[in-house]
Amino acid sequence: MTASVSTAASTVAPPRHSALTAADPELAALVAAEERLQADTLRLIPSENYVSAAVLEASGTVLQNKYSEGYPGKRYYEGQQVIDQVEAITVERAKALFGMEHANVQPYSGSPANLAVYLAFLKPGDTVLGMSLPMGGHLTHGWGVSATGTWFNGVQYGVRRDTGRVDLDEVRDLALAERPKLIFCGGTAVPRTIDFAGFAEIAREVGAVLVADIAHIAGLIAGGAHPSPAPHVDVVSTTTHKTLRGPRGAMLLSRAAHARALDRAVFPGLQGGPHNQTTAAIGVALNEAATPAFCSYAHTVVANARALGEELAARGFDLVSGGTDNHLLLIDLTTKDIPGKVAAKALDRAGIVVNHNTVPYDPRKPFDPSGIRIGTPALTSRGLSTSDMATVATWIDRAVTAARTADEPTLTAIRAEVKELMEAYPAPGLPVD
Ligand code: DSN
Repeated sequence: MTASVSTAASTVAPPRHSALTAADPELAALVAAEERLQADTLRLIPSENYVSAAVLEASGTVLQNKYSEGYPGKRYYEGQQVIDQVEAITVERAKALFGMEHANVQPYSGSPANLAVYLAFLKPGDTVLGMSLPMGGHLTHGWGVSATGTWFNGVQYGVRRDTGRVDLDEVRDLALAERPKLIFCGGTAVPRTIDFAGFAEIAREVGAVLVADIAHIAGLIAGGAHPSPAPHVDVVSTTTHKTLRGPRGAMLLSRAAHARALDRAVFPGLQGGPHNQTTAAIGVALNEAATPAFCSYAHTVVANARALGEELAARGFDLVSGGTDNHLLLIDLTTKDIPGKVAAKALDRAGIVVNHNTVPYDPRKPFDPSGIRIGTPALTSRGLSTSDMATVATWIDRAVTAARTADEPTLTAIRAEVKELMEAYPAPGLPVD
């Protein structure tokens, strides 16, 4: 009797988060509630994803107990026999996957990674050219409220009003007039392919260091669904938790010539000890991203976004630039007569999670803008395909209409439909019940 009980028990996984539940039931309940929310909703924020169970496990290991200021083979603390190997393996995987000569996997996240680039190449007051935040860029590309726009001279390019796309002639004119030392390409709300070669030509002409911020599209590049910046740029900056499907972290990759400057900028310039558990989880994610399955994932992300864009356009939604080449759609809701934030909140009540977003030349304020930004990385990780996109577009359309007419029952009904569909597509890393 005792033997059979113990055999049965050994085949059953321990209750999820059992130690956390015993030690701190209040926070354990919140973690469980977030798991439920992530399982039951349709997550369309283009910078979010679901990591695999392996990435999740690696990021919650004893590696986090270790201090290791410095780099493999040159640390300021002893006991690095294992940590050095973890970081060296991750660095090699990063270099191989993105085809760059050097990788630093220590930046805590995207903004610190970009700050390290400034520290490596600029002095306060020097000029940086980047895409303006309300046009689709990132705060750290020289926008005014960021340290990068106050300690440095931020000059900003945008997109054309008629096409919604970056105009390289405008970028070149600005670069020739302002002579930036640093140029950023890439952004956070750019639905179109980034012309790395075109930017490189401009950077060469003015003698600037060119940085590709590929945070949003790193997974697409790794999977061959977006051209690679490697042959064209000096530095690549990326977070690791968006389309790349790793833990929250970042990497800087570069040509060998910039390795020392970037490494010194990350540590000791900006940061202390690296988060070793994150380094290991990045390594796991890079290994996953080097597989044929991930390649197929990356292409499906793009196919889903394109299909969703076509379905939304057919329902009268105004897509900035007319569509998408990548994982992201930026929707101007002006023609739907509803502000972005009102729509985003209603969609949230309907179980569809998006974020409100400025659109190019937005007459409204950034905290109450005209648009929403949606993307397909997370739903593709759950296995949804192009054949599901008409359903998703219909829900969005119904929810936006319901929001305009204060029709809460319809939002509640959509939430139930969303939950039912998502139950058929278990999320990676989340418990199945
Ligand atoms: N917060 C990120 C995004 O949502 O795109 C950018 O840093």
